[in-house]
Amino acid sequence: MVNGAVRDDLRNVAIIAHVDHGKTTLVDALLKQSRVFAEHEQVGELIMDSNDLEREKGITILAKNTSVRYRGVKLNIIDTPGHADFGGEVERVLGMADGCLLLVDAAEGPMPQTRVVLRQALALGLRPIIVVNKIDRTNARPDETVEAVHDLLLELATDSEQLDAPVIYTNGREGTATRDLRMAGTTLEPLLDTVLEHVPPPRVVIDGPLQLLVSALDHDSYRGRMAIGRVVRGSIAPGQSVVLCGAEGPSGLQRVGQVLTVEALERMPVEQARAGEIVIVTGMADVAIGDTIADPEHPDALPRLEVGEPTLRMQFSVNASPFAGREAKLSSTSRQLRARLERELLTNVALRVADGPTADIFEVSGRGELHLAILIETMRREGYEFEVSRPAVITREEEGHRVEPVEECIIDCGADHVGAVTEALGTRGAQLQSMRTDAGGGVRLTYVAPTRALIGLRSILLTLTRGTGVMATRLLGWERWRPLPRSARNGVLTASQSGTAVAYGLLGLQERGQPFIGPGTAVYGARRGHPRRPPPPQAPPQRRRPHQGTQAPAAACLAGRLDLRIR
Ligand SMILES: Nc1nc2c(ncn2[C@@H]2O[C@H](COP(=O)(O)OP(=O)(O)OP(=O)(O)O)[C@@H](O)[C@H]2O)c(=O)[nH]1
Ligand SMILES: [Mg+2]
Repeated sequence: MVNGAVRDDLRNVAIIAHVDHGKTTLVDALLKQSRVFAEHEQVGELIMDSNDLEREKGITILAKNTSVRYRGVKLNIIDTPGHADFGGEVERVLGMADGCLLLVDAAEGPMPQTRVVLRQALALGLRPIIVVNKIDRTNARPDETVEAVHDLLLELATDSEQLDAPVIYTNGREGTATRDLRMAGTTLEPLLDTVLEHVPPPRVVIDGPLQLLVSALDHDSYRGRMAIGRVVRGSIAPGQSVVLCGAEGPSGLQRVGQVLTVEALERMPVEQARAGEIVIVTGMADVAIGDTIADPEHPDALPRLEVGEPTLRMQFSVNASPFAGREAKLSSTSRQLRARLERELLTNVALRVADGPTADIFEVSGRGELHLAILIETMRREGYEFEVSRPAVITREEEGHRVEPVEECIIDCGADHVGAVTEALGTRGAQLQSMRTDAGGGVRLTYVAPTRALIGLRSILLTLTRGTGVMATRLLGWERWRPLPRSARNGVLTASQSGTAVAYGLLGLQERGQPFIGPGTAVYGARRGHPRRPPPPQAPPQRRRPHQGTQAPAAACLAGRLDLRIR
């Protein structure tokens, strides 16, 4: 094979979009149509959203690879998360692709994260294909959407070739695609044909010394740690001797265990994988994301991945409450917490962990509330027990001034909720940039506000809009710290003694405020809700009535303590 070969048998393509625009549904349809499942096999929906939290919340958290074969070509498809908090995942995997499917909801049009991921993809030189999805929606505006995406491309393209991006209209749920809206599609073939035509096949040096950039890690108890990445140069085979070029330079000689490639949802061992292919390599215990697996004679490291900075931090600390040790399945001392957080750092590339003020406290920084909330929930389910502080924004000094992250926040809600929403944002110091009403009576409000003002807004918005409001944010940059209006919170409600909360006691509390626990919850003297009114002067201390043998009904909490709702 000569140098600079073109791998015509291969295409590597990433699917990028704003949250919920239908990426995973489209991958489902591609897998089902390529008949990778036997007739009798029962496959559910959102096959790629395979971890428990993803299935529960209906969102993608981790980027994942799959592949389909079409007209003799293997298409490696990388599904990415659309939520801004998981942006680090997108940055991590885009380097494996040569082209991208930019999915845009025909009714919503380009949203904040559409712009963020498109900019990243174009900066890496990926060739985009515009996929206008959900054309079946009643309020779909495919023409306007295409126009808006073209405007975005004009603004963000780094070379002229990226501008002539083809447009495909799809209905991901039905699994149909068409190049022309006047003709209804019947299968996804038009989309696959466009990928073959427009995504450049990998142009690679196959007979050079090996270089493989590790973009992801996986682990299973049988194979141990697995490095996932694209072979950039040369080829890799089981048993081959390699070195690992880490942040501190090349390691000693190591031996490759197995080399696997992804076929649909299976990982298949192969005898050899050549440049251009995305592979999974076992046998290297201390490999990290960003490392280069290289030939021992030519330990040339590829540029390490760069991911955006975190904006929010929280303190994780050892549980020191009176309830410590009641629920933990795992020992959660500071040493265990540290080990768990360090393990998380291996794969969660946008996360940062630093030592806190004491040995029991860790400062954990992430991209947003959801990023940290998912980590907390994952650790909780694993059986760890720990305390977390309120999230706070990360600030830094720039030219002698304190600066903080500022975000653009787009809110979609019904016209009848606009008053309540604008009031809530106004009192938080957010600045309204624009307001647009669509034909269906929906309103889109665009705000600019410091991240600090948006903490906790998502759940308030859901309450104000009766669950219909949708909020999306995008980091704009860092600006000088400015004073915000004082929080309107009137104080906190606390339990005056330890015990179990009962419905009777909570009933009295509800008149005074919004409790966030339900009957049956064990309490100790700490905060149990937010009052609606400031406390009267010299208010008597909160006291529960004596328990009179009434059995507390199993009611749900009035508001969750940990906000994991995202829509
Ligand atoms: N009407 C309609 N709904 C669709 C279509 N494609 C996807 N959906 C729905 O849109 C919702 C979100 O779909 P997902 O595939 O999870 O979206 P996603 O882009 O993967 O979301 P994240 O990974 O969380 O960013 C689901 O309820 C789908 O059923 C479509 O073509 N038409
Ligand atoms: Mg998804």
